[in-house]
Amino acid sequence: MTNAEARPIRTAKALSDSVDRAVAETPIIDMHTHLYAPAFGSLLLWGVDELVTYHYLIAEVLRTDRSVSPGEFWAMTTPQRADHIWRVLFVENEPISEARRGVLTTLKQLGIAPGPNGLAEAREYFRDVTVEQHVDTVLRLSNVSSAVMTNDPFDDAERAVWLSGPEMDPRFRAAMRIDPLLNAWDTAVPKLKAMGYGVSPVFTQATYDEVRRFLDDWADRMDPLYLAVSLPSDFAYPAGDARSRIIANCVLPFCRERGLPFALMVGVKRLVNPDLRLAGDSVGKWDMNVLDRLCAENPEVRFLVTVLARENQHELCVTARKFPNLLPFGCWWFLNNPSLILEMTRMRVELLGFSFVPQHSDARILDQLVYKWEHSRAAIATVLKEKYADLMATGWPLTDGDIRRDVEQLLGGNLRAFAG
Ligand code: HDL
Ligand code: ZN
Repeated sequence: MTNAEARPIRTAKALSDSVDRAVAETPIIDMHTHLYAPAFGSLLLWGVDELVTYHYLIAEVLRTDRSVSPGEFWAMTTPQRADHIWRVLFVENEPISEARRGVLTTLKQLGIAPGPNGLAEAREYFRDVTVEQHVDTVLRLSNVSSAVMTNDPFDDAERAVWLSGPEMDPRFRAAMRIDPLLNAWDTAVPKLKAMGYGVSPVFTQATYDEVRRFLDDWADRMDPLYLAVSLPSDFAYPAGDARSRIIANCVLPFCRERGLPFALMVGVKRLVNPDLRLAGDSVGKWDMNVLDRLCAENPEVRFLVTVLARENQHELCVTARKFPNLLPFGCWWFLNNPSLILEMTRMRVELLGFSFVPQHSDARILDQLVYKWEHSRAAIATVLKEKYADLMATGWPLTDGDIRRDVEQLLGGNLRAFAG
């Protein structure tokens, strides 16, 4: 620690500057995204037309201009959808929502002139940009050192890339996602059989063994940071259903023996409006007695958990106080808004100290890393300043080095330690 880092912080301005520097300069491990390394080709979405047709904006445009039906919208090409969204949500109405503001933050950071002509200007900017150049630009601007992907062995296009032995960019890490296995067993059986796993719809030991072999094969291939699943708000365990049987007989032993954390992302109400497709999912409150049981019955398994309902956030913090094998993470999806990031981060610091992962971007389009992390860093810094000021009021000698250590723990260290 240098002399400057060891010197106690004495004023509000010194505190504010120290937090801003640490939060801006600390590289981030973004532990949940839908991005892909460039080796995965068109699976990696990037550029302004993808950015403007993000499903969050589709939900907003369909409610803002009801003269265009979902069917008419889906009949458009991506550029036509982007033109429509830009006109309705940015030109004819104020781009004031978090998803709209995010697009503008990204354009600003890319040096594109803000204003009603922004879409055209951005298309000009991207004309001569390669995906490799843009990956470098976006990771630099967002100061993300590692983006964790969402990798689905059941996805035919993605599986083909993995089987081709892709040259992986070390800045992208895998997370093995098993939603089809746990949420759609009936359709997973024929897919597993087609992949060469001798499973049957009936749960015999042989089926459990083959599911386990599938998990091991794909973990060997992907080298995932964790195993993940998104679960509905009515997720119950044990429930005597296919999901519970596979979790108990395959997933938990697999995680325990391989030392892989199990990431639970719980609270989705799938397709409450199917016409909106990916934008049609909603949120529901989860009975978190289930989490108590999972953590208590599996002390050797490490659980990474994020929950979608605002009403579940306090319970998640209290449950984390009960179980050291539980690490809460992120302000997920409908919670990824400054007002809720502030609320959740304050609650987490007060109940958990710095033993949590404050955020993940959930970015679907590469460019979103820029805005999702600019906006989240600002909210996290705001809370840190408040909490450090409260600490200093006790007379505790706080230094710049302390703050750097804490921020590194929050933005990468906790995950690295938990994921082993
Ligand atoms: O299941 C998930 O990982 C969610 O994040 C969904 O992908 C959701 O559609 C989303 O993109 N949320 O931000
Ligand atoms: Zn996601």
